[in-house]
Amino acid sequence: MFKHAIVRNVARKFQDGITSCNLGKPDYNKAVIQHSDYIKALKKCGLRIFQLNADEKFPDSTFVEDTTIVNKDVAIITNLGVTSRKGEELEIKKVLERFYDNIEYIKNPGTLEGGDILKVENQYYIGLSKRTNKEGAKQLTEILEKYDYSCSTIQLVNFLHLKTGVAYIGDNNLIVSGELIDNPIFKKCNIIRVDYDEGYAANCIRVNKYVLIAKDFKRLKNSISNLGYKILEIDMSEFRKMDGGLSCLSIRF
Ligand code: CIR
Repeated sequence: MFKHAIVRNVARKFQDGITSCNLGKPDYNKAVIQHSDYIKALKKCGLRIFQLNADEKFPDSTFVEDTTIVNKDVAIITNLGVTSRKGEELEIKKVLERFYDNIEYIKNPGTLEGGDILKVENQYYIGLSKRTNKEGAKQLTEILEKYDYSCSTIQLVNFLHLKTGVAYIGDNNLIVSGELIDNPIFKKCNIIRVDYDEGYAANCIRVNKYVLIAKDFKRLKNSISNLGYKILEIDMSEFRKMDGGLSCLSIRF
């Protein structure tokens, strides 16, 4: 069970962040409403929320997931793979220090972002992407193995992050889309395939009794619902414009 979540308010300069999408500029006011709905959903899942102020130096800093990897044993502060985001991790670390005795770090020349890290029970999958390099993956593996977790890497082709295209929702159920469909590395899981036109929704999150999914992706919603999960839908239109998904907006522990 998760008890806490860290989130960070949307920066006014949110639209100056990095994006590869051609969906237009995000609307700040709409993003603020969607962020607030997201927080309400996390509260409904039973989480206590640590809500950090926006940081105008970092337009992408609402995507807090990328700054850390947390589990019951350790918090690992990442080394973000793009210059404009380096430093976002500092405020997050201050919150984590209140909860974790064990804090470790990914260091240069290693780079790694939380969006590339998927946990399936005691197994971690690390996406090798433009943001996470082999050295970052090696450092993370060495840290996690000390705490008895196993790690494997997956080379990404087009996805920004590993969790752009895959989510674990518990009970051996893995939601998979795009270039990760049919990857043999996931063969032991029960695979829920996401149709190409619903690919964005693959980035969903299981939070205690609920699965949070982006709004308006009916087929994936039905597939998850048919497995017996309770669903909360969140409108993510503005975060999508900046390549962000549901997992990116919080650190859950
Ligand atoms: C970026 O490109 O870094 C942000 N605009 C989006 C980060 C999304 N984070 C994630 O998928 N974990």
